[in-house]
Amino acid sequence: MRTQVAIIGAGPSGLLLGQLLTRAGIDNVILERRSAEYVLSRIRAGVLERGMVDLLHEAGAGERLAKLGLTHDGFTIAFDEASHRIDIAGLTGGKAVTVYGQTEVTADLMDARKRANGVTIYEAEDVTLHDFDGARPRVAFVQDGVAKELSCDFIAGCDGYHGVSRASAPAGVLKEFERVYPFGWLGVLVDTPPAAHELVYASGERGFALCSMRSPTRSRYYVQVPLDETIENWSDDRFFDELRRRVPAGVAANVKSGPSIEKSIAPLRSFVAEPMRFGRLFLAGDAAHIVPPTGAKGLNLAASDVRYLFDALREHYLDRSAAGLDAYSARALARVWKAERFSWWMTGLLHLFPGETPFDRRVRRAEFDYIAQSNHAASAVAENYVGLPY
Ligand code: FAS
Ligand code: PHB
Repeated sequence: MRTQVAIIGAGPSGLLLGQLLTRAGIDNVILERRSAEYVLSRIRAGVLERGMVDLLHEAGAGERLAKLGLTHDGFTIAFDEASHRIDIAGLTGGKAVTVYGQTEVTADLMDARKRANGVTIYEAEDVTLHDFDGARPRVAFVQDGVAKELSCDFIAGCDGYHGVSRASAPAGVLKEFERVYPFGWLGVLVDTPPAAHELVYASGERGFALCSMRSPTRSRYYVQVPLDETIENWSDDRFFDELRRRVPAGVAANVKSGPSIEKSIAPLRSFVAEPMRFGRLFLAGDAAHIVPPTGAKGLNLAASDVRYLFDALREHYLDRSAAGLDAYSARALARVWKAERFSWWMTGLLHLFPGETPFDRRVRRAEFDYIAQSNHAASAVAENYVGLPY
């Protein structure tokens, strides 16, 4: 088999890149380890920056988003008994975010790829990457028990944190930066109306909680839990009781419990791998970086990586220029690190850290008070939350 760009991974990064390349007439094949059903079963992000929204429209996958996406021009941060609304639109000259689940993004991209007759090989096993330090990279894999090989011009490693692409980087070249947080997020998806019309990030003496949503009839809630927690310890009743104790009374009164349709615990980490390019292998999305979900940046960073990588590949094929490819890693990392900082900062502001001293807590409260009382401080939060320019 031969293609121009071999894409490893059919999550949002791989599907978005594949769709943009296909629409630009650049041949590509996606190799995905799991089934399409499994990929769609993962419940993850919920907030899209404008850059992601624009990319989905450019990829021909924005129709449902335009109909069902919820435009949000603010969100609330609550700290103990105090609450403050971050007026995103007022502080950023009218910008907003769109609430639309990653599951829907993935489904829309899968549908668009099918309509464009894009080739995605699901349940591709034992994917290995070869010769990407030369001019003729190739990808070996097993499909239905048969060993196969895909030769290509470039490999896009869009296979997430646990993928094979970053692991294939030459020894001694990769630099990794990581911070693992001493807690995780227990998330619940439930078919009840959201407790508030905008997102509420709450921090209190019992820990962090987030009230989010997927639609006017489907809510997404999170509570901070210790790293050794398991979902077996958390009945739906226990979850909703704890959630109500962590959010402002006015919000708690509107939390409608119901049978969870998904319940999972995600560990929180900050992670960056540098560089994001190794010869003709390029990393994009979670394959290269992870952020704690507090700042709603994970999926949105995958979008900016894909923007830069797609533009660079199009420039290579259509303008015969390598400038974009040569600049990709530094350009992507410049935006990645700013989102890493914001996500790390927001996580530090809102979570109860084990061993936190009374001084630490007072400083966190002072940070909240500063944001609530200073437009300058609130503007910094708002412009990072809507997404820094590409
Ligand atoms: P993904 O991990 O989504 O996709 C990678 C794909 O590659 C997968 O389908 C995988 O099966 C495949 N793959 C892996 N190894 C392979 C191999 N060897 N061969 C072939 N295929 C392979 N972000 C937010 O903004 N907000 C959130 O609330 C949020 N919650 C999250 C919760 C969890 C549990 C996780 C893990 C992430 C969360 N994220 C969140 C971040 C998440 O949304 C990612 O940023 C997003 O999925 C990134 O997309 P991809 O880069 O495509 O990686
Ligand atoms: C979500 O709805 O899943 C969500 C929203 C905002 C975040 C994290 C997760 O910061």
